[in-house]
Amino acid sequence: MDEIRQIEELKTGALRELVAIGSTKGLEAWRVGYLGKKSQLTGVLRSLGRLPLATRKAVGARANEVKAELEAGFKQKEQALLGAQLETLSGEEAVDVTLPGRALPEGRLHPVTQVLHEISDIFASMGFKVVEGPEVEWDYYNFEALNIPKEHPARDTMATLWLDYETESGDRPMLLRTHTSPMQIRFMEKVKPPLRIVVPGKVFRYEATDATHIPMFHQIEGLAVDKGISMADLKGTLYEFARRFFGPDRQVRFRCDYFPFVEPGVEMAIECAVCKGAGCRLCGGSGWIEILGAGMVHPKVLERVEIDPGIYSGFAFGMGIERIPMLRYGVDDIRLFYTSDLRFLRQF
Ligand code: FA5
Repeated sequence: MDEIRQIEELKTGALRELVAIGSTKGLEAWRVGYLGKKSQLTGVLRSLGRLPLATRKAVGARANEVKAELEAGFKQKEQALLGAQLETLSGEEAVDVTLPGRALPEGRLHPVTQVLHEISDIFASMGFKVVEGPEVEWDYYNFEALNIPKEHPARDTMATLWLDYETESGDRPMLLRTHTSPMQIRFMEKVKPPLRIVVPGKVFRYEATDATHIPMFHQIEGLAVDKGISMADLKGTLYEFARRFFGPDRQVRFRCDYFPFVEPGVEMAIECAVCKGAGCRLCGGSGWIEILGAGMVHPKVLERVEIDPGIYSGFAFGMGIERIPMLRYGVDDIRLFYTSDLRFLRQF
């Protein structure tokens, strides 16, 4: 058969040429010539229909085989040329495409941010709306409206960082908020009950540092005001939080405490994670770590924002955030969170 002989000659010629090719450009020209749409081989395959049935099968089969052989030859040559090209490049130009990629350093959220999100989510699932407030605050919101007038001794319990801003009468009314409680006032000025909010954020105090105290830390404030809210709602909410965050086995303790903006006032403590209640350096030997102050919103606070304490009542709490991961993971010094030691931070 003439056709078959033609195909064999084509193959021999093509392979001979392929061996001699020395550049990718030459290789591309070869591909177009022997395997492209207008190549002889494609022509043979296209014209099969014109052949008598008996020869058509044999010619078609052989043409396809040769096509596959030429394609394989092309691939092999392409690899060889690429390899040779890499070898001749040197220094920065050389790109070894077979090297595995370099991993990018992975970032993550700071453990305090993680916990802040987790706590906000727990309260959000109980129906509390998450809101934020300013870190630079007026004396009015941080103290005055919270029933802490000037000269009130409670001001001394939160050593304040005052801002260098003086009014004409010589007052310095601007400060870095010492707690998240000013948002109670800001929120209730605008929104009337029923209301339920939590307020996560930074707070600042002019304080010496030790294993459980730092001058900048985070709090999350909680506030719920409605008809008929009682101390039982406050305890139930905080117990539920402790159960979900620390698990059902961790002991929780409530004791009386005093804050001018609640009546009655309490503090809540959690069994120390380091010594399991036996007493250690972290808990000062008591076996407990105080995590929050709380209480029933003082009638004077409600009156200040024009909510009638004869009709409505509410509870509020202010939780210190850093102490929470300390209690969960048994971290024995609060300062570790802010020394930027990646070996410590990467554990969370
Ligand atoms: C307050 O800040 C009140 N605003 C809490 C409150 C809110 C009471 C609503 C009643 C109603 P206190 O100063 O105790 O309270 O701080 C609350 C929590 O912040 C403490 O329980 C503690 O967990 C944390 N905390 C206080 N000072 C520091 C500090 N220097 N470093 C780290 N955490 C602190």
